[in-house]
Amino acid sequence: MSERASQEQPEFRPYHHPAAGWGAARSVTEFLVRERELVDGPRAIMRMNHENGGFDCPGCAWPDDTKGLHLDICENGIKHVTWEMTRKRVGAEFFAAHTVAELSEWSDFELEDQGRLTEPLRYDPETDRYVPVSWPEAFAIFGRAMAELDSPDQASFYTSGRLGNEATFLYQLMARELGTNNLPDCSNMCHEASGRALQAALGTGKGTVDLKDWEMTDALFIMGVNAASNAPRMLTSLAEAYRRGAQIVHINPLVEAAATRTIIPHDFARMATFKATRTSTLNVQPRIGGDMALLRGMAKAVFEEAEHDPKAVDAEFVERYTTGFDAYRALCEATPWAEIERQSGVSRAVITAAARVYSEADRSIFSWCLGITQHEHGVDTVREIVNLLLLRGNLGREGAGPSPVRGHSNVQGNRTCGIDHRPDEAFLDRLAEVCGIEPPRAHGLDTIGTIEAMHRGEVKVFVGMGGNFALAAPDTPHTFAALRECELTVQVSTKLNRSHLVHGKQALILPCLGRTEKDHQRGGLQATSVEDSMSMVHLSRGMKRPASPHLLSEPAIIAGLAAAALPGSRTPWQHYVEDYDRIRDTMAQVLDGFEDFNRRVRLPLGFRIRQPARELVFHTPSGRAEFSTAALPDVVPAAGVLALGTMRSHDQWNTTIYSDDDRYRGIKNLRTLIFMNAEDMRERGIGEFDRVDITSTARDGSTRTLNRYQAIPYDIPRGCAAGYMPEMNALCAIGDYSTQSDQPIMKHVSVTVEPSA
Ligand SMILES: Nc1nc2c(c(=O)[nH]1)N[C@H]1C(S)=C(S)[C@@H](COP(=O)(O)OP(=O)(O)OC[C@H]3O[C@@H](n4cnc5c(=O)[nH]c(N)nc54)[C@H](O)[C@@H]3O)O[C@H]1N2
Ligand SMILES: Nc1nc2c(c(=O)[nH]1)N[C@H]1C(S)=C(S)[C@@H](COP(=O)(O)OP(=O)(O)OC[C@H]3O[C@@H](n4cnc5c(=O)[nH]c(N)nc54)[C@H](O)[C@@H]3O)O[C@H]1N2
Ligand SMILES: [Mo]
Repeated sequence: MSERASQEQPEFRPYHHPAAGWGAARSVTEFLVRERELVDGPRAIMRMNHENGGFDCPGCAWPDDTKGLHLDICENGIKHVTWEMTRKRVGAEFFAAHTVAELSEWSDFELEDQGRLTEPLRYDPETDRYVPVSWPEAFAIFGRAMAELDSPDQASFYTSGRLGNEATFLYQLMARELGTNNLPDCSNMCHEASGRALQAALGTGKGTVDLKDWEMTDALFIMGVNAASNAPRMLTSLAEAYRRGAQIVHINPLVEAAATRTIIPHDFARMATFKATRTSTLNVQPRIGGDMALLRGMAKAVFEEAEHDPKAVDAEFVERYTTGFDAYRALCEATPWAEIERQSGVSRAVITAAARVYSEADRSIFSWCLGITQHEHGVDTVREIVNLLLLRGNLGREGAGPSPVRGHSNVQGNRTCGIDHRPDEAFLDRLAEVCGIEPPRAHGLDTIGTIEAMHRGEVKVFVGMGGNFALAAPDTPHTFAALRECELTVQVSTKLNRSHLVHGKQALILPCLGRTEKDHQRGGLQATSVEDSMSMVHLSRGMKRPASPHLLSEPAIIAGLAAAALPGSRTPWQHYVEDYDRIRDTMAQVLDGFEDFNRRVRLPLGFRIRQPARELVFHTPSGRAEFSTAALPDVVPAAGVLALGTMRSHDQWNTTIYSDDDRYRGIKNLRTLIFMNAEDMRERGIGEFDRVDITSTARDGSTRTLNRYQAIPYDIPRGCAAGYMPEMNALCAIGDYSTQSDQPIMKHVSVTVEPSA
């Protein structure tokens, strides 16, 4: 991968303005001008997240405002749709002019900046170029490659979480009818830990709260999320909570922009008067990986308080709905404060202060994202969050409960609709019955499993339904080599990216409609449904003319692939594509909570999928909410070692980089950086902007190095460091995934940093 060399001098000036507000407005305008989108952009944006009729923002999974707010948008959502709606096109002439070897030298920014893909392409090894191919021939290439496999398990079907529910359902149906559960997805890299922990503790893989609960809660605990950049519409909820007097505790090694002040994204009156609202009442900075100890400390403090105030623990709730309480209390009592302080990196006084906020609040919500999940002990940490919630009966009532913040706009819907390499038996039974197929029962491969199987020659066909697998996955050179082992790689995409250049012996690029675009099928204009972070399902309808007349919708591409690879299939693939209502009718029969899908999804705000845990019904082995009692992990880095967390800048969407700036962290023109504690820098003789070499050491002892990064002194605990994904995936060893969730450990990479020679 080549880096985009920024022409301008890097700058670092700590940011003192509120989040969102005019800085965001200016950034959007610059972006619209650059993308030449001043005409259609704003018009389309006004229709985004609109009840009745608009399209769902393809950005993050934060729910839409339920009170009919007509401009529920944010800076990054606007950039994200504009990026899709760009007028730039990358067609056959472009590919005729550039070999793949040549394009491989381009930066990721330059690749995507060529614009929207316009027609299907096939890799021609003779000329090392992508050349046009007809849709039927493209499907036939896939069909032939599948026919040559010894087993369907030699194929793997990746999804990135933007795929709509209907396409998702068809995609997993195709994989299972072919005979494999190899359905890796981006969840394997983000919220697998949350799903597994919530499933084990509460019998549901999802959060239980909705936006109304956010509006009613007394205390919000926001853990390991950079909301101002990655879920900016959360700022609205934080500001509103602050104004009505709720407590807001941010728990993050970095004090991110959302943890100070904001001008809420759509509040133009406040923008005009520069009136910011505070969005925090307490900031707690644990060390990287220290959250579990911190939560344990909070629980310990609650128990201590219960000694003189019996109401500190909700004994009635615990007695009626939970199991494992006594063991958990004993564990908290047995864990010494000294260990809690050392492992969390937070003093007892601060932990007790956070615990006091918690025990004084009648209703509390805990919300979290990747800072909690991408760790070895991600599952245990999420369970510790649930333990703490259960102590005070913060579940199954208004204003209280767990609220994970999902990533991609439909990543939660993907799981609901069957993307799961470990499907449960009941789901497979219904799929078999309704769809008349024999789904395989053995568990399939996830993201890491797929990469390893490619290396062993056991996975030979890879389909990427959206996303940018080559760059998103850990251990970049290892992942590249794995993809190059494949017989066929198929990428269904909107824009050119690295995953098209790192390909199998045969390769296809299949361009699809984006979410903003009109989807015409025989049965008329189609809409697809998506599910947000809070289990609301609603329709999304594209409004723009497609970027090219040769694009197909994702359901149509899947149907084409399926029909080619399953010649005797009795699944009515083309019939489904003609009218997505037909797909929804089948989904209604297979999926829990989707009864009467076609009618309910057309209600003004869509519908909410039933959440049993919310009703205090627990599909766990005990039929109760289960406390856990995991030992605290040792997260304190050895002498000289730093715990490095990889994360996003403000100006990127996962592997898509919009610019080299990170406004809220005060950075301009620099991505090849590492944020460090000033003391840790001094100790190593490193000054601001100095060039450094960063070496990670994997569990198996292997090392990986990134050279000539630049050090930035930052307000981060000692022993901790941070920098940007996807570049830093080169430091993440393929074998370093969590034994609890199989998630790559992207937030705790053990590194040493030294001045470059
Ligand atoms: N604009 C924009 N929006 C996005 C995305 C994007 O790339 N751009 N990506 C989407 C996707 S797919 C996802 S999954 C989400 C990701 O949303 P985030 O989880 O916010 O993603 P990251 O940028 O990885 O930031 C992780 C945060 O966790 C903190 N952190 C790191 N280590 C620890 C730790 O040990 N403990 C705690 N408490 N905090 C820690 C970091 O300081 C940082 O604030 O955002 C989604 N939304
Ligand atoms: N080190 C490190 N690595 C990480 C993470 C981290 O925090 N640290 N985070 C992980 C997480 S949480 C995630 S979710 C993954 C992200 O992994 P992915 O979801 O695989 O990656 P994206 O960058 O979101 O994918 C961008 C590409 O999607 C395609 N695309 C955009 N819109 C559409 C569409 O409507 N349809 C189709 N078919 N394609 C479309 C475009 O071609 C674009 O190039 O990265 C993971 N990798
Ligand atoms: Mo994600």
